[in-house]
Amino acid sequence: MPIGLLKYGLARRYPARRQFPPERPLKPVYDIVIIGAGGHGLAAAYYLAKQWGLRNVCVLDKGWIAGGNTGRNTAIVRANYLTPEGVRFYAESVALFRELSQELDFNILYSERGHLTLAHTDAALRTARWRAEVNKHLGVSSELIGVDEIRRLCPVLNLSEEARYPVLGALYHPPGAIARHDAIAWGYARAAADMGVELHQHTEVTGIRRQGDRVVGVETNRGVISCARALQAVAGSSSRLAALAGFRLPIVTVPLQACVSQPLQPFLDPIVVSASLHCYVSQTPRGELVMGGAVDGYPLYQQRSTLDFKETLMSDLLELFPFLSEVKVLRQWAGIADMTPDFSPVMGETPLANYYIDAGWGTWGFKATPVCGKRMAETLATGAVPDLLRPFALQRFDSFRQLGERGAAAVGH
Ligand code: FAD
Ligand code: PYC
Repeated sequence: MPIGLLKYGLARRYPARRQFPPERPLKPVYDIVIIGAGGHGLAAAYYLAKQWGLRNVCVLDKGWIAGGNTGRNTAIVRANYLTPEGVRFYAESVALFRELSQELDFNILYSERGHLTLAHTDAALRTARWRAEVNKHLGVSSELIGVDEIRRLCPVLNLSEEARYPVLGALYHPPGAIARHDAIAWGYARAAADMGVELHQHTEVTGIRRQGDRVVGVETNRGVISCARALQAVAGSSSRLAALAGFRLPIVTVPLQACVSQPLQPFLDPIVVSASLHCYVSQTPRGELVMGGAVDGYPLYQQRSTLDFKETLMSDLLELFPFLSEVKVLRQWAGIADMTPDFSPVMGETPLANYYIDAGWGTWGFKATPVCGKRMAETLATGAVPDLLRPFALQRFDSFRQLGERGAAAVGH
């Protein structure tokens, strides 16, 4: 339990904390400018201050803290990826997530539920077996299970052989979890601000100032800021920022939608994903069903919702849970997902010497927030990319060393 909460509960005089210190004026110079106050940018700022003692740092956001994909995702955390590079990376994130409430003294409502990826075809079973073997080899708990075991874990699931797409088996990943997504951003923001990091909301980066192959500052709607190093962590706006910096990314940008139901009595323990039916669902501690599917089928920079998404998603989900047909959907929303050709992120160096990138997070970047923040902070502080991040270099697209994670990217794409 977070210590602050305990103290607050037990000591009558313990003061309620402000969420964030008051905003300070924007300075003309910082050591490090971080563009984007989503979970990733804020986590990088936190670890820069905490682990590397670098506090002359600002985080700029054109909107507000966690107003991007950090506050729009479906909060699934897992490490059951397909490539060894991916599994190692996400496993470190799961380990950090487990300690994060204590680390930040902020309850992120981390809840380990187990994660079931259903297989309805022989091809899906093969991929599940492959993932299980890679996971086990690297010490991550995952196994291929049959229908009886699925029934034990999730008795409400339609496992009838008469179903339109009968379930043949599943990849079961016991550490699969959900968390309160915006709390993670708030927790990192508060802890970073307490150490002197400046957070500037409503501050849009409109240009990147260069001298040769070095960045010397950023232009914003509030003036120019000089800096020694910069990091872009802007998720769905990555290609736009890269264009301002003068390079291109192999990214296609598409909307990803999700929705949430009215609260129901707890009935669904594990997170259930069906790649073949393009849908997934989990139940929050408040009883709501959080539901989503595949990305929209065309490039677009918009956070709008569509009826088509809801209709398709509901017809797929009702195959798995027919008894939910009368449940009401309360809210629907979208985020902007930057999809890479290999369904893996891009982290590390760019063609500019002191300008770093944290991008390509498509539909999978929430679970990477702690590890990416920690390792990008290390990169910025030392100027050397840690071994864990090297496989995710932007340069891999020039040397044809892609990291194919499509088979583990949650829903069909
Ligand atoms: P963001 O939180 O988007 O932050 C980027 C920030 O940059 C924004 O606040 C934006 O305002 C700011 N910005 C942009 N341009 C500028 C500029 N020019 N100047 C200043 N600021 C700028 N991942 C999972 O692991 N599990 C899931 O279950 C999951 N579900 C998802 C469901 C949906 C519907 C969506 C949309 C995504 C989902 N994801 C999931 C992906 C995940 O949400 C993202 O990969 C992750 O949140 C990215 O975090 P971030 O901090 O990089 O980006
Ligand atoms: O990465 O697990 C995931 C996920 C689920 C839904 C969207 N992304």
